[in-house]
Amino acid sequence: MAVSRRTFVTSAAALAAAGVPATPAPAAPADAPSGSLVPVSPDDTPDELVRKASRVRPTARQIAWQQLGRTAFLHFGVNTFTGLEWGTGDEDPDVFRPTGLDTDQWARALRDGGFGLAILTVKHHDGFVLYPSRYTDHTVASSSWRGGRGDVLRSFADSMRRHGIKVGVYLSPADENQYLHGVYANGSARTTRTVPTLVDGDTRTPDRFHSLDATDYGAHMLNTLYEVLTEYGPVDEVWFDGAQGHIPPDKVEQYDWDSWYTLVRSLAPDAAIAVTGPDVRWVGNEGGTARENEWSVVPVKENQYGRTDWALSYDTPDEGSRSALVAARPKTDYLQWWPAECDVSIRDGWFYHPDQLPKSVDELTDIYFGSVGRNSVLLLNVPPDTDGLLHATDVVRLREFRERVDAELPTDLARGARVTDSAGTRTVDLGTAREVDRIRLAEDIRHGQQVEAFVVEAVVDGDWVPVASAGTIGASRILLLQAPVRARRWRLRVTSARAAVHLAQFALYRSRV
Ligand code: FUL
Repeated sequence: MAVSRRTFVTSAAALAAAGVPATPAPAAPADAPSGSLVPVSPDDTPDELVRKASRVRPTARQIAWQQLGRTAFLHFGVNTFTGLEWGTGDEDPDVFRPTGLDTDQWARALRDGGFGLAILTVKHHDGFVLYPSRYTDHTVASSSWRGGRGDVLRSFADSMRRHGIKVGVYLSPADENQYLHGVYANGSARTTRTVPTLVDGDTRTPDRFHSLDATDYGAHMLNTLYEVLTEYGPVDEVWFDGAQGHIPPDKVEQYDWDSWYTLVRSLAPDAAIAVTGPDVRWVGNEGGTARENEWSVVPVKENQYGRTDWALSYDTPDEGSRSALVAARPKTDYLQWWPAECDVSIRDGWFYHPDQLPKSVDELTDIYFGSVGRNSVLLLNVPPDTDGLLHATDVVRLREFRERVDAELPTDLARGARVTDSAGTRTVDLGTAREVDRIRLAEDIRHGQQVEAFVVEAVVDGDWVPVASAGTIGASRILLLQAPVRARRWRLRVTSARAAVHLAQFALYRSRV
């Protein structure tokens, strides 16, 4: 995202002085940043909660992640060949035979679709691993595909990097195959393990061994993570979901989140840990749509072994407003920078099924505006087929989707325009009247997320008239006007903010659709 360097700073006090009907400001100054996690006490007053929320800041890796906009998911594995969505763990690895695998084709399609990062299901719930692991036979090495010498993760990572796309890995904590081998949910004690655990004939000579607490299965995950994060180049997102496998109800595997996170931080310090992780939050649905007002600062509680969890529920309609902060207070340990990721599949299933069709360009565009347009990152799944290719229809759809987004948001008419900032308001003079029907806003999130309500106005027939209004802005807010408005002078008025607002973008567009 191109962001202007201009900074628009206003304080709640300045808003009040300018007669802007801002929500009353917290009593004390709220401009001292406090990092990505601020502890909450049950005695905090509503004003203290708001002040604390205003002081939460993203980490550098979260800022980099939030700038990605569009990211891609690739669900690929034994399910692609068995037709299942959740595998069983006892599949014959030889079902995995993508005879025409071409990860460069994936990368070209994703690059042409405007994606900056792609996440591969290195291991889904069935436990089948897409690279030859030392720690399980349920992998590509047990397939006759490429004589057992195939490595999808290697091809994927190399192709993505060649095409300028960052690499992400999905490792499901659930593992049906390890359950069948008596490792997953075997009731073993959490004891200190050494990672990597060298195996017979191991030729690795690690610089460092990691001592981490884990169950038998937790150690298996650690060794898998170690292979993935040390042998395949830099990784920018590690995606964990929270599912348990399809195992008897009296069995449970308590995931060793703290140890897994520690290892990821040590081996891949730039990687955002999503969705069961501290850096990125699941938006709460699999339809690809964020809340109308999506906050990156949300109340969280710490769950078992350091797992970041929602203080409210994962799908509550309001995750971060002032009233949500108050409602969550009894259950809140921290206010945390935990931005939303919207995952959705281009087809009905996550894995490829020949009888399903990809979403239309209109549907994908709605998803784009409902996610990237609402302070979230889009994670769009495009499943490779049994040949190991993205289906030709999906490839065309991705390109058309990118062309449509480009046509929705073509040249920023405000680029180079005269800009004036005063308390709570940025005014843009385009020099001549222009038609506008799309508006894009962004806060400079290095200063947190502060805007709670704003209105965009334009001078029409000599008067300022409102053309759009909404609540949050955050890293990205896109407004669609029902009909184009023709005006020379435009302004953004912040009507409620938690602390000083630093604006990074106020862009005006006339769509070409
Ligand atoms: C869920 C999984 O159960 C689905 O199979 C899929 O991988 C989705 C992205 O996450 O938790």
